[in-house]
Amino acid sequence: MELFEARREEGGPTHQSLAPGAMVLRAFAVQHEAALMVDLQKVIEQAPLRHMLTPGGFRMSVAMSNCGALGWVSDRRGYRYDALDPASARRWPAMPASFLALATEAATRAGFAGFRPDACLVNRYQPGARLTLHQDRNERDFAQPIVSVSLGLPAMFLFGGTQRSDKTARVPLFHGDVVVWGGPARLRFHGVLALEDGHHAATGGHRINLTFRCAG
Ligand code: MD6
Ligand code: FE
Repeated sequence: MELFEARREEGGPTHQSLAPGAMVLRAFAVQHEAALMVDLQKVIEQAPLRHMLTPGGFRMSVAMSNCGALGWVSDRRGYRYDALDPASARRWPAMPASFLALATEAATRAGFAGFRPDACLVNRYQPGARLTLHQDRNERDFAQPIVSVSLGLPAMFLFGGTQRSDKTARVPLFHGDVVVWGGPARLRFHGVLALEDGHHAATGGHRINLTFRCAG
């Protein structure tokens, strides 16, 4: 698909506004990449990635895990944040310092100083995996933004309006891009198109997304 067009042009803008309250910080996480990948490995050793069930009983194509005081979980009972990993009945791994530093720096850069995430959802996409259009509304305080970090293979992010039926924009996200999303954009519908096959030095045949939230 040519919209995916290999990679971002060198020298392109480093910041890109998507809408009031939403911006992409291009390649912002690349400077932190080595520490992030080491710490990610430790997190998923303690809380392995798994395909959760939707409330309707479907297996999600994206594999997920969490770190931090709270983790996002989905099962037949619904979506919620839980302090315990349902697979182990233990607390989620602590949020690594490298994750926290990246999330707070990105939020500050985007105008949301004071962001203190207590939840980091780890999403792993294999080719064909996608996330249907949704709103993020399980968090307690919609005044807090979400910081979303893309690693590895590129993906096409869909960015809609406040109604599911609103037209969506397509935003390609590449390795190291960080989307900060808050204020008037906080409840916009969004999703991710099916991942294309590929290989990336950092993640092999996958895309990893880390989303940081203030959930509790
Ligand atoms: C993803 N991201 O990029 C999925 N949600 O894999 C999200 O669902 C998301 O990127 C809220 C804010 C930013 C996001
Ligand atoms: Fe989301």
